[in-house]
Formats: sequence, structure tokens, C-alpha cells
Amino acid sequence: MKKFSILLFLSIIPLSLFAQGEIKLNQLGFYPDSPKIAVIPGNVEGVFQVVDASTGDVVFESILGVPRHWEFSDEMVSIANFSEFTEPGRYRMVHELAGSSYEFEIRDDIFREVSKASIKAFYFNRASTELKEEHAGIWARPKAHPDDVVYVHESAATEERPEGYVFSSPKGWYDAGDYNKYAVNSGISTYTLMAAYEHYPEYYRNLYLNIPESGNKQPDLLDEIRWNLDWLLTAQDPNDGGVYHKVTTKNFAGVVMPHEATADRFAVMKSTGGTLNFAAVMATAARVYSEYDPDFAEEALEAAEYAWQWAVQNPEQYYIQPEDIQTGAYGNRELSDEFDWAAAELYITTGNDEYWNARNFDEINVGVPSWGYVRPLAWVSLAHHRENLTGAADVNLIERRIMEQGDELLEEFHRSAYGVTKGRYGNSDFVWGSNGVIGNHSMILLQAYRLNGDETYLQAARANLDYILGRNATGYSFVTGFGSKPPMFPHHRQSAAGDIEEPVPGFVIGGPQPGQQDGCDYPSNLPATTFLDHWCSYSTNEVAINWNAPLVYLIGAVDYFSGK
Ligand code: G3I
Ligand code: 9MR
Repeated sequence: MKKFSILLFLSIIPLSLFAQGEIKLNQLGFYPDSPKIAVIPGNVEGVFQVVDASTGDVVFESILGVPRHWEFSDEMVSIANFSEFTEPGRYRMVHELAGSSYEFEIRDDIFREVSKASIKAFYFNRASTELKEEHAGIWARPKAHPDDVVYVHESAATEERPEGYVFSSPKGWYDAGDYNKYAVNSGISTYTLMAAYEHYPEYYRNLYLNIPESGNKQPDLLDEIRWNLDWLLTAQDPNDGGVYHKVTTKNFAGVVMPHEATADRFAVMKSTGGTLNFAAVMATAARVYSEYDPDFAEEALEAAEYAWQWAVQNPEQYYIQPEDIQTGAYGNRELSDEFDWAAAELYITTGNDEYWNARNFDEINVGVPSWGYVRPLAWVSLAHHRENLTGAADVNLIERRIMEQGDELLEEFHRSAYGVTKGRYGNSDFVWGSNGVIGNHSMILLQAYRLNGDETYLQAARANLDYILGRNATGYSFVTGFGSKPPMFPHHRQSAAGDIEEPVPGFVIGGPQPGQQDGCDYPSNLPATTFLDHWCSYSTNEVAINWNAPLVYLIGAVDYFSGK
């Protein structure tokens, strides 16, 4: 009967009403046992169906929730909840007026491939190496940016290393769609990947990424991270411990492949921000690599303490972009959070109370991490290590702080018409890199889940992953190569130059935000829909390591807790 009625309405409703993709859901799909939510725009009500993708048979039917307004896209939306349906398979969702969704799957390991790809994206952004076909497939490319000749820029000149001094600073990841390497943004990105390993080692020990180091004794994720740590170590001046803010060309390259971008590279200004990010990352690396590479761990800790000393002696070397340098600034004049984070990581790794006492942890709350606000990372690490801290730390306070932040986000999960936490902080959740923001919300939610085991925090994190993979107001899956409607024209030079049509997979693009700093012609001004899948749109459609890292963390955690 159900089958009959659906065929009947398919035949009588004009085709134009069936624009695929009006129904917003995770375009990959769902775990059998997890909540399954779709968002239906257009102020509609009534019955929705889940149909078998190949036969069209109705397999589940229920009633939409009451339409509600989502202020960030200024639309009325209803929730279709089909969590009760648990049968593995391929399906579509159908609603009489809203049409049909893209196909999706219900499967035990639904996010395994995207989990790997989100890490592999870092491999694709490696500087100083050829990407061989056996690892990179159709995205293979020649070696580029050896960075064995890097010039000290005037802004970084010292007696031992005057302007024009040449040193070698190879490896590392390209920051984003550009080809430069920035210490500040390396900080949160590298840390977040290490946190994924530190929190879920069993998951990552066996996750095979097919990178050149696969098969060595160390887990692939740690091999990938090491590529950037090796670069970062070279960005520290051995003469004083200070860290160059960036290794960069003077201007952004054109739309060319990496090996065609051959302009001179410069080490620009030592900064307190860059140096503190370095200290925090190296202190974390000293813990994370101690099992597989104790010598490296020791080297990392020494480098971290050296950097900390420089920062303490030079607390206000704010980055100022020199006139002849046009590339990313990552400038930041509020560094108390960088000091807190570096102190916390050094304290955890060394057990030395002096680091704890250097800061006032009693008074500060958590917040949401970003490249310019790293204090939450201190709390993430403190919470993970809370059983092994010295008496100086207040474990109850650490737990309370994480739970307060988790609860704040959870309020929005319950309130939001899209059922996500994005929007908790209003329009400021829709800034350049807004998909990184929701990734970082999720990272905090997952800490709350790890502390108290209440499934609601995990559900909220999974809902945020649904947002990234399609349950959002643009109807895109924001991860290249994944979903029915992924970005095809990201602001990623490697993807835009060359002859390969598909962009390099596994990258989350920055995401909608209304700033329009690139001056492209946008179809909308609203926070959640100002987005263009076009090269032009570097303010919404670029990729970046600090947005991919929380995606890695989120997918890995979800797959670890819910996947089979
Ligand atoms: O913090 C303010 C906030 O107070 C204000 O309400 C809001 C309103 O617009 O703006 C916020 O500042 C934004 C800032 O990012 C922090 O999110 C700026 O508008 C925005 O222009 C700025 O964008 C940064 C962008 O570079 C331009 O500088 C992004 O965060 C940053 O991720 C991005 O990074 C670039 C690198 O420079 C170069 N490599 C590519 C990378 C990704 O696009
Ligand atoms: O490609 C650059 C991108 O990586 C940066 O995030 C962005 C903002 O700094 O700038 C992009 O480069 C643009 C430059 O700023 C202005 N001219 C056009 C460039 C992109 O084609």
C-alpha cells in the first residue's frame, strides 16, 4: 500500500518539485544505531518516507517535526527523525513537497574512509617531497619547495643570523590553498592531530593511510604529524630559542602547481605567538612520541623549554607584517592564552610545578579553540591527564571547566532548528573558517563526553559532523571527494592548477560566512548561506590545516566510539 501511494505521487507531482538536495542530511549516511536526522526546508509538514534506493520501496515512514526558524539562514525548517530505522542499506528520503534527498547509506563503518582521507589530506599538502602515484594516485606531483635555501628576512635579522643568512627549513605542510608555512597555525593544527592520537591510540594504531612511512613501526598518523614537527624544529633559531613566525614567499603564488611556485622563501620575524605555539606543540610531542621515538621526544622537550624561555623574555613581540611581505599574517595581540597553553603542556609533560604556577589557571574558563584562541587546548590536555597531575592542579576545577563549556554548547544543540551547536555564539560562529569552528565545538563536546559518559554530548558531536557532510543550509557536503554534492572548485592551488578535474580529496573547505573579503559575487549575505564553490571565494572555499585537524579529531572520535 505504502509502495503504491509513493509511486502514485511520484507520477503526479511535477518533476521541478523534486530538486534533489533540498532535503539536507549527512550525504554519507549513518550508523545503524545512531540518531538519524534530516532537515527539510520550506515550511512544510506532514509525512516523510525513507525509501530503498534501488527498489523505491518505502521502508520507513513518519511525521515531520513542527517547522521552526533558523536565524542564520533565515529559513523555516522541520526535522525528519528516522532514528528508529536501523537496517543497513542504501536509501533516499522523500517528502511530497520537499522532494527527494541524495542517496545515503546505513552502515557500521560509514565514516572509516573519510576518517582516513581527512588525515591523508595533510600528506597531500606536504612540502619538500614528491607525491608518488602509489600513495597519491591521480594527484601525484613532483617534489616542490625543498626549502633547503631559506633567507633570513630583515625583520628576523640577528647578529648570528643577519639579513640574507641562508639556512635549511624543509618539510612541513602547506598551510592551506597557499604554499607557505606558518608557525602559529601549525600550532593548533599539529596539536589537534596529536590530541587525536593521545586520546584514541587504539584507533589510530591500526589506521592504515598508505603514506610513504606506512609499514614502519610507528602508527601512520604519528608519521604524518612528524612531517610537520620536523619542519617546525627548523623554525627555531638555535642561537636563542625564538621561532620564526613563518617561512614564506613575499607574495602568494599564482594558480600553479607546487613545483611551479619557485619564488624565494624567507624566514620572517620571530614572534612570541609563533614561539609559544611551538613550545606547546613540542611539549605535547615529547609525550606523544615517547613510546615510539624516545630520542625525538627528548629533543622536542628541550626545544619546547628553550622556546618557553625566549617567550618569557620576549613576551610582547607581536607579529607585524613587514611592508614587502603580503602572505598570511596570523597576527594576534592577545597572547595570554598562548602563554597558558604552553605552560599547561610543559607542566603536564615535565610535572614541574613552576609551569603551573607561572599562570593563574583558577580564574580562566574554556571557550572554543581557534588559531587565535588556544587556551581551550590547555584544558583539553589537562582534562586528559587529570589523573596524573601534581598536587598543584585542581582536578575538580578542570573537570568543571570542561563540563561548563560542553553544557553551554549542548544548550544550542537542543535549541537549534538545525539541531547543531553552530550558532551558540551567534554570528561569530560564522567567521572565516566557520567549518573549523564547528569542528572545534565538537572537539570540546567530545571532551565532555569522555569525562562523564553522557551520550548526549556524543550525539551533538555527531550532529555537527552531519552538518559538515550535508545537513547545512547550503546543501553541500563540505569535504572534497565525499558526499553527493562536494566542493569541486576549492581555493587550493594544487586542486585548481594541473589537469585533474577532481580536487584533492579529504579537505574540509572554510565554510559559509558573510564577510565576503574576497569580493566575489555571492548569492546571499546571510551567515549560513554566504558560500560559493568557486576558486574566487577564498573567504569561504579555501582549505586549511587548522580546519582539517578538528575534522580529523571529530571523525576519528565518532568512528572510535560508534563505528565497527
Ligand atoms: O576576530 C574578529 C571578530 O572579533 C569579528 O567580530 C569578526 C567579524 O568579521 O572578525 C573576526 O576576525 C576575523 C579573523 O579571521 C578571526 O576569525 C577576520 O574578520 C578575518 O578576516 C580573519 O580571517 C583570517 C584570514 O586568514 C585573513 O587574515 C582567518 O582567520 C585565517 O584562517 C586565514 O588564514 C589564511 C592565511 O592567512 C594564509 N593561508 C590561508 C589561510 C586560510 O584562508
Ligand atoms: O590565495 C590566498 C589565500 O591562500 C589567502 O587565504 C587569501 C587571504 O590572505 O589570499 C589569497 O590570495 C589572494 C590575495 O590575497 C589577493 N589577490 C588574489 C589572491 C587569490 O587569487
